[in-house]
Amino acid sequence: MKLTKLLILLAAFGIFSACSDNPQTHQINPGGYTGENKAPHQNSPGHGSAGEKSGEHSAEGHSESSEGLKEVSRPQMIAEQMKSRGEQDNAAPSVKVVEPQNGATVSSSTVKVRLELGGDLKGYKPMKDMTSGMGNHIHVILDNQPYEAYYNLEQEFELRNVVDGEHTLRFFPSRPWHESYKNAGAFQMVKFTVKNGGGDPGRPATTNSNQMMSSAGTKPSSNVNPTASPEGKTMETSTAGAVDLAKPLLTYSRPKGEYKGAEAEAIMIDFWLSNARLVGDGGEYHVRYSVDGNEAKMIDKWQPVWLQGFAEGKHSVKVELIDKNGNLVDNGGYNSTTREITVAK
Ligand SMILES: [Cu+2]
Repeated sequence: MKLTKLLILLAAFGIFSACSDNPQTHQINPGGYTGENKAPHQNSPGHGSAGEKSGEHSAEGHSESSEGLKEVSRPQMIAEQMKSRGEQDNAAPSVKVVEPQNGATVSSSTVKVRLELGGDLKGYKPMKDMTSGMGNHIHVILDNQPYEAYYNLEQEFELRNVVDGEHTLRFFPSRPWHESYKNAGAFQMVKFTVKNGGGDPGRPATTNSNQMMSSAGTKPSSNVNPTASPEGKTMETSTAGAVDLAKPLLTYSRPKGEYKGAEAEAIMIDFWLSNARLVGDGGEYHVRYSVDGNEAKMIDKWQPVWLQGFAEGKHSVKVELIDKNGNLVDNGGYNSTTREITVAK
C-alpha cells in the first residue's frame, strides 16, 4: 500500500515536471495554448500536452457553456505550425476547375476532377508528407457530403460510384490542419449531371486501398504509393440540393471524422461563406452552431472557432447560416449541416 502511494506521488511529480521541462513536449510556453485565451480561470500548472491521458481534465472543467465546451484561441501546436510555414499563411490561392466543367454531363459513375491552382501562392502547394501523413490539400465536396482531401493536383482525383442525377462539387484550398483559405477566388463550385453512369445507389461507401481521406487527416497511411491509382473515394449516394450559386451559401468543412489525442484537445469549426458577410465583418448574417443539440452559439466573424472540452465518444455538430431576423437562410438545404464526429482521447 505504501509503495502504491509512493508511486502515485512519483507519477504526479512526473506529470508536473513534464509540463515544465520535458524536452519532448511541443510546447515552448509551459502555459500551453490555453495561456493565450482570455478565459478568467487559467491558473493551473497542469496544462501541458503531455501527461493528460486521463483524470487531468479537472483543470479544464470551468465550462462556460451548458454543453461543457469552451471557445479557446488557436492551439499552440497550430500556431507554431503556422509560424514555421513562413509566408504561406498569407497566401491567396485561387482554384480553377478544369474538370468537370460547370454544366457538364458525365456518362460515368466515376467523376474525374482536375484542378489548377493560381493566385498569390507564396509557396503554398498541396502535397502529402509521407511521414506525417499531413500537408496542404484541397477540400473536395460532392453535394453536401463530408469533404474529401485532394493532395496531388498533378494527378486527377476520382469520385467513384456517383449516382445518376444532378450534383454539385465545391472546392477550396486548406492548410495541413484543415483550416481553409478564405480569400476571394479560393472557393469554386460547379454543377454537373451524371447520366447513364451505372452507379449503384445500394453500394456502401468504401475507401480505396491507397486513399487517405477518411480519417481526420493525421494518421499516416502505411501503404501509400504515389505511383498507384489516383487519389479518390467511393462516394455515399447523394444528389445536389437546389442550390442557387448567386445566393448566400455556407459550406460546412470542419469538424469531421475522428479526433485523437492532442488533436482532440481543441476541435475546430471551419466553413466557407459565399455571398454572405457576417455582422462582425460588416454584413448582416450570423453563423450558428450547436453541439449535441445543446444551446446554440453564434459566430459573427468569418474565422475558425476552436472548441475545447469534448468528451470521448460520438458528437454531432450542426452549423447553419442565419439572417438578421434569426432565420435559417435556405439554399438547397446546404446552409444547415449536421455532422457526426468521434473523439478518442
Ligand atoms: Cu482538410
